[in-house]
Amino acid sequence: MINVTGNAPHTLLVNPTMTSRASARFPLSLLHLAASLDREGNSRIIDGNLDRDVVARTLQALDERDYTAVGISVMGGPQLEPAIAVSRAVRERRPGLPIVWGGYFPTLYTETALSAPYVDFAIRGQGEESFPELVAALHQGDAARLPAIHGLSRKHEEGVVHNASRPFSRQGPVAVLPYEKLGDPRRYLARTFLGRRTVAHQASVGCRFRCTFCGVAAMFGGATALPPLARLERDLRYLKYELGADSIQYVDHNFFDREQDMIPLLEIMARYELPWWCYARADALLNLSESTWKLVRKSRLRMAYIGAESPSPAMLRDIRKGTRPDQTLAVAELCRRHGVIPELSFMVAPPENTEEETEHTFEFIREIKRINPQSEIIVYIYTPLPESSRHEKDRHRRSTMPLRDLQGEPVVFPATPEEWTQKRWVDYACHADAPWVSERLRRRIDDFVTVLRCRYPTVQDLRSPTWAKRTLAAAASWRYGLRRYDRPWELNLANRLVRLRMPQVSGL
Ligand code: B12
Ligand code: SF4
Repeated sequence: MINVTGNAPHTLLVNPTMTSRASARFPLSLLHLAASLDREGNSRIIDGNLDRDVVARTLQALDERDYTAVGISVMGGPQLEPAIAVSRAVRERRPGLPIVWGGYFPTLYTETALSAPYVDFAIRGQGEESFPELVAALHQGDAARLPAIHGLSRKHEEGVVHNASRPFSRQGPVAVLPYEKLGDPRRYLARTFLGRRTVAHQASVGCRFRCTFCGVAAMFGGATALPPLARLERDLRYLKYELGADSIQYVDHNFFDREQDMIPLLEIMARYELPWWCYARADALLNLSESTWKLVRKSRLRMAYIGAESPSPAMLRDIRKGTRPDQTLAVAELCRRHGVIPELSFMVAPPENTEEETEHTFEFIREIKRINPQSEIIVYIYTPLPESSRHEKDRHRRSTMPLRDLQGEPVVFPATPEEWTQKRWVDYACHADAPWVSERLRRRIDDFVTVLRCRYPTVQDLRSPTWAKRTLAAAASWRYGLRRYDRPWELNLANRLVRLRMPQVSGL
């Protein structure tokens, strides 16, 4: 290893394009990494969601100065293809420049990521400490330090070496994130149903639960840390008064933790009165006392995304969700009383009892709509993570039933990043299809979702005019009423004209 960049290390951070420009939110992963890297060096961020030609932008940056390493954030699904393209282009332009992948994809599929010739290192889990340590070692050309870097996986003559994992870090950013590195940060404020200038923010990190299907459990292994009060206050002050945000989408993995710890945080949020959205659990909301709900209302929580997952107690036990179907129904009612919209997500078409479970879920969704018609419903196909991606704390757990495709053959997960870019695997990562789902069932699910979202258009859709939503709702009502979901050709046609928004694809 040679020291390539003079005194202080320079790192290029890239967020490959994964969504439309209008749906782009702060690339929080890279902002957190930049905050750490800039303590001992410098970093530059290229956000492919805004800079649409991410490959050209990255190469241009490499021509402008020397870098110690390029760090690329990679989430499974649509982000892989541009991640591969930008990594290949960097390798070709600067063959000796180390390329580091971090984020959910290399954490869950470390060996797969490192099988690629254009990935030199993978950082598993939180990157704020591991990445600056790696960059410092690379900068000083000190290969002997590599084995001591926790959370790092690297290539070796004998194959991939996984260093010890890094213990969960509770240390959040010590100052306001360096938003100015993105150019004008106001470009990331978006008009949503929450407000005219909604900002994405992460206050707490991790989740204390370990649901088997969830990437968050695989990443954090059941650890969580709430923000210190002063930090929350500092960040809200900046976001509201300096940036001009009027509402917040908290991307915290699971916002509501223990009630007594939430109260002081909610008190601060109640002072700022910024309408907000978050991920939450049914049991946590049901356990809040009336006085805490008062605070929740005062802080202006508008919508809570709750993983209901399934109406089947057996499946909920199987995936270790820790909530029950009656709690899902109860939370729909509770949210109605408090003026909060529950956004309930379901995983249909599990590998066992695929069709029955799906039909059962449709009926359960109807029951929720009866209790609280304002509930928003997200329907995903259940796509469990491969066992190899379990968090090390969960590796001892007994194996689940092997997954089989429609022909009864075992499901073999991709072994290279390229394979993960095939449509069927992108769909798998996006919970849109699975190898055990027949074409007939997939169409049935699509048709149900079409009828449901026409019958009950989402409040998150600001684009479609009210008259169009009303017309679609009226057109869908007989189908919904008579459960005639199949082949809703007239709704599909109308939808193509109106293009209703799909929150499960674009986020808020
Ligand atoms: C915002 C978000 C999005 C946004 C991204 C918008 C943007 N940035 O412009 C949008 C809406 C586009 C999106 C889409 C998807 N998302 Co998303 N998304 C999130 C969310 C809510 C927040 C991500 C975030 O900013 N976190 C805050 C930062 C600080 O944390 P971080 O990203 O994890 O980064 C840390 C580490 O991962 C690591 N790291 C990250 N990058 C790098 C890079 C390097 C070089 C290094 C060293 C380290 C490193 O260090 C960082 C600091 O510790 C997460 C859930 C969550 N709370 O994290 C889900 C999440 C990441 N998404 C997920 C998924 C699956 C998707 C989809 C692929 C599928 C889907 N249906 O949701 C889609 C794709 C949709 C499509 N385009 O078709 C999953 C990933 C799990 C998995 N199994 O892989 C998550 C965890 C949600 C979940 N609970 O299932 N998403
Ligand atoms: S509670 Fe939610 S975020 Fe936490 S592990 Fe379960 S599904 Fe994932």
